[in-house]
Amino acid sequence: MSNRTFTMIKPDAVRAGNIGNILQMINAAGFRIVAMKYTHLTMTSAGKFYEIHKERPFYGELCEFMSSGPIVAAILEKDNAVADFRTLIGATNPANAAEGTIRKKYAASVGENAVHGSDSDENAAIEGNFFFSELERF
Ligand code: DAT
Ligand code: MG
Repeated sequence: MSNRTFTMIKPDAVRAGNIGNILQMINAAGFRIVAMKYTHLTMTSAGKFYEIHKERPFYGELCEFMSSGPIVAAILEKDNAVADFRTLIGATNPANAAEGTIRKKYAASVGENAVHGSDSDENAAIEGNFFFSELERF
């Protein structure tokens, strides 16, 4: 069981003014913020971050979208962080997301779905390392 996961508040949710609402839900669900920054991905860095999806038909669209504006990146801590955070964000497609989840509330479509959440302990570590040095973690 992991105790850390990695998240991004994606450009659609930032544009819609939902940073505060989403952070509120993350805090209310019992996650502690270990690291956080307001930043952006370039087309190149988005391509690297999402490299595992490079053979999927939506890869180009995904990288365009993720580099279309600022994001909030964060490392979060809680018992069972990876699985519990996936439960909090809901299904990839907001049409299938459970009531009360972040994507149900704030995502517009499968492509622009408000938040990222790591899918495994291994990827949580890789993704956190992509954005944060040791000195940026508390
Ligand atoms: P998740 O973000 O729920 O882990 P994923 O890892 O399968 O989902 O895909 C990564 C992102 O790619 C997802 O958040 C949004 C985009 N995406 C996934 N499936 C898509 C599709 N069918 N059409 C467009 N974008 C898609
Ligand atoms: Mg994923």
